[in-house]
Amino acid sequence: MKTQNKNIEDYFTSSKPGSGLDLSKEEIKKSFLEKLFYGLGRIPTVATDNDYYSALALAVRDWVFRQYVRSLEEYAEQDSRGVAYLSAEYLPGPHLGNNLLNLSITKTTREALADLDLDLDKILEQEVEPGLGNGGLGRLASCYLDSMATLGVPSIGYGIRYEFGIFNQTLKDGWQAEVTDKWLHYGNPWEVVRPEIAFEVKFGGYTEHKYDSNNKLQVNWIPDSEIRGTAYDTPILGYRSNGIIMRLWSAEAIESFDFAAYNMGDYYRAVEKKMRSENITKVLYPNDENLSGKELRLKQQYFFVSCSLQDIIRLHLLQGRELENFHEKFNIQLNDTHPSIAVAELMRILVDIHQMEWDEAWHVTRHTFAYTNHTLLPEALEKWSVNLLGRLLPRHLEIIYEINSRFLNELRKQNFSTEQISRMSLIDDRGEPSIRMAHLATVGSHKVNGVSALHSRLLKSMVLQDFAELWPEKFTNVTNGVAHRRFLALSNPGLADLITRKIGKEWLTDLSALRNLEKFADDKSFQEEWRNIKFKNKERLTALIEERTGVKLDPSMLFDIHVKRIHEYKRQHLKVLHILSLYLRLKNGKGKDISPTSFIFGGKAAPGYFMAKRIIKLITAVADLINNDPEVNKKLKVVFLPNFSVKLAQQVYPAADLSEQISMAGKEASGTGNMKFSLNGALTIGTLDGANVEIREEVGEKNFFLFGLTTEEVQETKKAGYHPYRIYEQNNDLREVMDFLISGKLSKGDKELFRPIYDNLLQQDPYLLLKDYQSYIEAMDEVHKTWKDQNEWAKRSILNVINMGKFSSDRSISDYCEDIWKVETVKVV
Ligand code: B1H
Repeated sequence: MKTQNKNIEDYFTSSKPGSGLDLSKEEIKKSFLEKLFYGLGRIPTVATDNDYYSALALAVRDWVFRQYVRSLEEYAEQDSRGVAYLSAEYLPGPHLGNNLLNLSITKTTREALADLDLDLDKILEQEVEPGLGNGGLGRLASCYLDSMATLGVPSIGYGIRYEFGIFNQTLKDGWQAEVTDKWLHYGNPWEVVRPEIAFEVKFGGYTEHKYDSNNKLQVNWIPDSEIRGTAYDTPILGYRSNGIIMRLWSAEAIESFDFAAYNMGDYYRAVEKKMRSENITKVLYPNDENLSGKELRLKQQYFFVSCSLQDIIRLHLLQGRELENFHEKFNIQLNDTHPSIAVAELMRILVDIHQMEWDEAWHVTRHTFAYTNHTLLPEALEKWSVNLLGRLLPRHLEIIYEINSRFLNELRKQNFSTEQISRMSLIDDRGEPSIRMAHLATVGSHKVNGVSALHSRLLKSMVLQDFAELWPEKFTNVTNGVAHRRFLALSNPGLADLITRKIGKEWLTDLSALRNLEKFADDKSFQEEWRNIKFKNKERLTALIEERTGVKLDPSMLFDIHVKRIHEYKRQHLKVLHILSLYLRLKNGKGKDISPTSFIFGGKAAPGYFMAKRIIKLITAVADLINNDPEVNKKLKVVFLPNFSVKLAQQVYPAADLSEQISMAGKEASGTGNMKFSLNGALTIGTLDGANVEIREEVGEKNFFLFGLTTEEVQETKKAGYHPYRIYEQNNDLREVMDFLISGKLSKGDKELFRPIYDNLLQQDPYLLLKDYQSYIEAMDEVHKTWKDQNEWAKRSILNVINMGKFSSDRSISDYCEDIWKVETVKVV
């Protein structure tokens, strides 16, 4: 890349920025104070905690950018193949603590601030995290950016800068209430706006088809509106190494005023159009795994895809390259189907704008994209009505029809049956015609992967079976992983310290090094240290829970934790049935074997999801009953911790003894919370679902509490005709628990409050709670028995942690590099 200013270029190359790592206390103090005084214009008498946070963040951002420009130089020199990760969601969590860790200046910064009578922890507490995602999918994207930065993958993460992220959850009378998330209210020191990296995105209108003088078809799209997307960059730092950028697009109107309307004196109409266009990036849709076909959602998807592709092509051409070899220089990873309109958009750019022949453009496109599927749930498979898509993106609809027609012709040539052809078509024309986005993504990609071994197998045998038979080599698995530096080194400093004292720091960049701890698993004094750390983490969580909810837990109890989005398939209500069974046992004087337990729940429900919201109310009702009953509250406590987020998660996982991973087999694509719990020494009770299967393989059967039907048994049960009522009739304990739901004792005499849950379970029970109930209760009894032997528990806890090597996102990203992206990493230190 050439700069226009030779003097600046000479200066830059001759004075390569020094490393931002391992700074001295004096350097940190000086930068911090300069940012406070001259960056923010504050004097000590008026400075607030938020000013201190912002000043420190600005100082740290400089060092992060220093690392980033060093890697940019290196990447440019190596001319390596790059990756663009397209995701509609990110959940980065708080940046400050993680950046300090990655720069290895946490301790020095703490000392520098202490010299100024400031407390680092209090300052870290100020950060409001960007809630730009719903749950696992968004958090996975952020873990992957962390690992791509650390491993040195030349890459960039593209997404949407939602002005309002996922809502804040509060509880009102035990029900979820949603409050808007104004994450930008106090400013965002981590991002840099790039007003000159801005692209126009068209919507609506019609297309004109004409033949040029060479008799080549020229298609012209005449839109009826255009919006501008501006880039906001947040640097993401790797561990003691490279940096990459998360580039989020924000929408703005191209013209601020509609002058015609303004001249007529209608001021409000003049600004209305501006407001409408800026709506596109206003708010994140709060649905996890349940899509509703909203027009604005499709606009969001196309908006960020179009900006991102224009940007990638700009970068490609800037380097003096041809579009014919675009795919040799760029991989574009589609994080689920949310960005899958990119397949049609790249074709449009190549064919309509750059005059490439269709076949060549298709070759480039198919070799550029790879698609990750994250769910098999039928209600989460994206479909857009032909009508809506054609109205918003008329040219893209034509392109999708063309791709489809060529694809189906291929199938006909290969003698596929009519039935198969209609199953595989990109268009579903049973009922209102719609586009199957998973089919578009599959046809338009060179690789398709699931997110755990089981999920990838099911993907091939169910949802995309026909495609897997047609292109077996296209399908692969990449088991999810988590950023272990954030979820162990940063959030569990006690455990991290112990590990480092015993085996050194290697585990920070190679999680499998934890195996070196094996020799300590039976060591009594090591076990004791291990238990003390867990106990301290539980004390900290206890204090936080008391502050947030008023409920005081006892940290010597078993902490049994179920945190994740609230969804029927995840079966939070199965956990509730278990709690009620213990309650009734205690009430009936049969509770002597129960180990004292605190049950902790957390997670948001989609605002329109009736059952999920009622499950939250059920949990809080059970909590009220149990916590206020002196006959049981010495042995059981229940709490719903509101507003689960990355920030809270970092306090929750380190304090867990037991991790609840109890989805119906075949429904949880992978799960990543399951990995974060184990990594922090919790034992798991779980079904053979998603990544649980692989976790159990790694940690050993003995160190995992297994229960429930397998995926195959679930399928057989449903095929044979499932009658939950019969189970209810035959199992006395279960019947007592179920009847308790509608006894009114949980609801001040209101017998109807939980009837929808009761009826649903007795009549349909689509997620087989009743079928798995007995097996779950027995496994839980085993948990309580094991807990009584604290040495045994500690040993199993240690064995969980030391066998977590596979579940670092560093491993996942290495897999993507080798199997899908074919990129070489470039390590910059
Ligand atoms: C996952 C989603 C998802 N799968 C639609 N699918 C969304 C679908 O806003 N939407 O419309 C949002 C999210 N999220 C999760 O992905 C899986 O359920 C987990 O099992 C998996 O661990 C995670 C990451 O792969």
